[in-house]
Amino acid sequence: MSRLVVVSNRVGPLKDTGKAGGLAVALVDVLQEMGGLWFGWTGTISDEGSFGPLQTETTKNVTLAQIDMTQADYDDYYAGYANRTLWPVLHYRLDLADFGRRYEEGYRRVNERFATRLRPMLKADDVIWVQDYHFFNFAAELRAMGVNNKVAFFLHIPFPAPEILAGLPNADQLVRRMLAYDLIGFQTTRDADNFRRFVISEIGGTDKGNSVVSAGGREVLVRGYPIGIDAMGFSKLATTPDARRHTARIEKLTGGRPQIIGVDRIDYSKGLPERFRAFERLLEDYPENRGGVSLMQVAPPSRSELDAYAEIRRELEELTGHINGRFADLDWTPIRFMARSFTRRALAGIYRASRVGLVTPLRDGMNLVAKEYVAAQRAEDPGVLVLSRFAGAAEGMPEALIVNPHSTEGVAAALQAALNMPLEERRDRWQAMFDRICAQDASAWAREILADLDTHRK
Ligand code: ADQ
Repeated sequence: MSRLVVVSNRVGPLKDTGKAGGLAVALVDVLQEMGGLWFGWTGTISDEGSFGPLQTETTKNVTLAQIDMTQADYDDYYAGYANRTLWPVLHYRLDLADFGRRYEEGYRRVNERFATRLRPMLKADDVIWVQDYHFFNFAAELRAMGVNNKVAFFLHIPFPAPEILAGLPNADQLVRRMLAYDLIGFQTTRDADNFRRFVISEIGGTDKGNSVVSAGGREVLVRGYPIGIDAMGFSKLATTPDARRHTARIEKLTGGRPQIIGVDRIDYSKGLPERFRAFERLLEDYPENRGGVSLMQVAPPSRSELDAYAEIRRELEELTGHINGRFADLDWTPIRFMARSFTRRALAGIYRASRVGLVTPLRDGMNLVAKEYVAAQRAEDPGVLVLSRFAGAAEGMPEALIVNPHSTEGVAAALQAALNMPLEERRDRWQAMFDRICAQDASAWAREILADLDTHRK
């Protein structure tokens, strides 16, 4: 059997430290099952950067191999092109994109350097699987070095409509280079269609049917593969002593009054200010909720070196103060905003104590929080998920209350419906979603991509 080689910007950890996100957890499971090599950045900046020593660590059948990068690599490739240029454009926010002149060149340099360092470790029949928007060019760099292995790519964030992507300088070159992959996986069929449309309309490619596009002499399988979570595992976390402690603390605080929960990294794509305003509208339009319903928002800061992120945090703190000042009572605080993170067990307990899961990104590749919220519920008395139509998760969770996150009124009305939904309807909707996230879990997701890669490139 061939060895699996995973490439991603950040690598591991293999142990459950409570810090790994959904992507890392999914990949750890697959790698531990199949064995393999996981290659990427140490997370450290040094003078030697990608020319420095390779740091390896092997646990059972999995080897982690990591290299540093220089300050210039970090500034141009990571903080620059990946987070200031690609992230906003791919989330449909051309208005926030920064096309700094050194960024694109830094991105190419780091893709080329990382491919150069991986190459000597590769065996002829290794299957290579590259993750996310940090490494769009990776396969093209490997091919230029004569690597002919099977290489798949998965994009964790949205791929925008061609009309948006065309605003990225050199978008056509970026997409042309992506065609060096044999398989390109997206979170949803919408993202896969957007890519296919770009290839056809902007670079003269053709649709070969059966999800294959061809252009520049390459035939690439392009499909949606919605990422899942370890739904059974997460559901069990919600009943651990640690989770129960958190559930109990919240229930004591709310005294049985309903809580709405939001959990997101602080990021403009997550629609947090819009969410707070929708909650305010709930209290305005449906005054019976005053003194009763509260919103808990857990939001660990991310990428705080970027101005746009620091601004949102300020805005959220202001909105919290404004709404609490306007509505709070002696024994009731409408919004509790916590800019911190919790362990996965604690989170599971917090979800379980919340009558409504409010997941309203303006754009999101998938959104694992929506799935975690469902997995953590009590089967006999589950909460209700209110979900943005612009989260990839909406494609596979039609039983949620689907909303337009820009509509303050619409989200407030959905919250009101969620808070008043009869038990039987809550159970029916929850059961359908729970069954689906268990069947389409993280390991099924990975297996399907690797099986398709195998069939597509015999
Ligand atoms: P993210 O943008 O990070 O992921 P998401 O899918 O919601 O978004 O995953 C976030 C993860 O971090 C979840 O597992 C969540 O539990 C965890 N998390 C969030 N806040 C936390 C907190 N306060 N404490 C502890 N943990 C917290 C990107 C894409 C998504 C895509 C994923 C996976 O943007 O669209 O779903 O990758 O492909």
